Amino acid sequence: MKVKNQIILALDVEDKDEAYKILDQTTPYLNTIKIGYPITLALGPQIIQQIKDDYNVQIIADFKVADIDATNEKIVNTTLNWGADSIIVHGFTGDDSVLAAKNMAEKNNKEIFLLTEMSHPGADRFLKPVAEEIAQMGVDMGIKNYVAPATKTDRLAKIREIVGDEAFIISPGVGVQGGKIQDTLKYADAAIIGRSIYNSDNPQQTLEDLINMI
Ligand code: BMP
Repeated sequence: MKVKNQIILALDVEDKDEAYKILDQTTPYLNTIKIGYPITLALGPQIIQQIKDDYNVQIIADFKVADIDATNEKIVNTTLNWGADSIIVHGFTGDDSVLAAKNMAEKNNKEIFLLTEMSHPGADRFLKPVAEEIAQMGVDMGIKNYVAPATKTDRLAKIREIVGDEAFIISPGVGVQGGKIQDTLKYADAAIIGRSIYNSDNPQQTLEDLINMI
């Protein structure tokens, strides 16, 4: 996946007009949009293909898939059939669940991102202790794409060390959650940014400023 300007917009808005206003201002600079439950549950999964058609962008579906293998397979297949280019899958469920997601994505000629560790403070309790093992599991399974936190650059660096330089890491937590774009991009290939851009009075200017900081 090639991410223009190393920034992925997390489009966590629930109103179509607002979403399109933000996309109008940001897609001249971006080619990758992360959509998740907020916009999909508010507007329906058709929004994935609509955004792709209207803005010629690639879509990462952030559904943090975390079920048994048989169910993961269905969630991944259906999401990719709605037009998503890739889908984010939790790693803590273990190798059978992740493998089912990976195999189904490959069957669709698409990709999964493996979520290793999360950016919020609460993740330190249950996810941090197993994050390095999750990353190693991904490597052992031949997974190429990972999600790791921008708010904890020591952890991001550790995950980069495990997955290697060839892996593709996208990293949420820049801006409102406290992560800094320059620090994040020392270890990640792209930063995922939501509220700092879409809640800004001038999303286009904010995005330009972020790009200038890279
Ligand atoms: P924001 O820049 O507004 O904090 O948004 C970050 C985005 O990344 C949100 O869509 C959030 O759900 C997602 N995310 C995250 O913040 N931390 C993670 O560890 C994993 C995520 O997917």
